[in-house]
Amino acid sequence: MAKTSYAIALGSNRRHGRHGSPAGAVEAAIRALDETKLDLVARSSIYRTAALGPAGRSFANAVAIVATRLEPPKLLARLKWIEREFGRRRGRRWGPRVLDLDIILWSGGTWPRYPRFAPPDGLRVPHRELARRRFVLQPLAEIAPDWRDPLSGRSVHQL
Ligand code: A4P
Ligand code: MG
Repeated sequence: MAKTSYAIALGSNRRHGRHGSPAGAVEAAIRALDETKLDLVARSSIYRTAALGPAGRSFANAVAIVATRLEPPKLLARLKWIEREFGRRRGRRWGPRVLDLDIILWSGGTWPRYPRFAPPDGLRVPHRELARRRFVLQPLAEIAPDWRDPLSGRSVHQL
């Protein structure tokens, strides 16, 4: 496959033993993306955002754009590996986490290719909550305001 680009959202609301504050963990995670053979094309600044939902402590959020030959499932496996390296434990959904990495948009379009046939809890790109999450849209608009959501046809700026 030729290289395609992805927007990846990063979030943290817990201190990391080595990287320190949530912002430090997000900063280190952006470097980790680049070091695991994903070409870092662009990155936003780091935003401090109030926690959506019961997660409690506020988050550091950012978005990075990477280029890679990996298809979405392979990229997700790579991201899960980085999350584990940063010490995230399985279990409590929405709980405080050192690092959360989500695939937001893909220049290849949708995953699965025919979104109507997606399994209920499987990988989906664009990310289901994209249009409702300011903590993703704002950093994304800083680096890719004209990127269009393939499902709604609207640009990040419009969303
Ligand atoms: N999955 C499906 N689509 C995707 C995708 N596009 N990218 C599946 C990544 N994963 C995707 O994710 C759960 C499962 O969703 C994955 O195994 C994958 O197969 P997870 O990261 O393991 O669990 P999670 O993060 O607890 O759940 P979820 O639904 O991803 O939570 P969110 O949506 O990430 O929300 N407030 C602020 N201010 N900033 C934040 O970053 N984050 C959350 C967590 C809550 N509140 C927040 C923030
Ligand atoms: Mg997640």
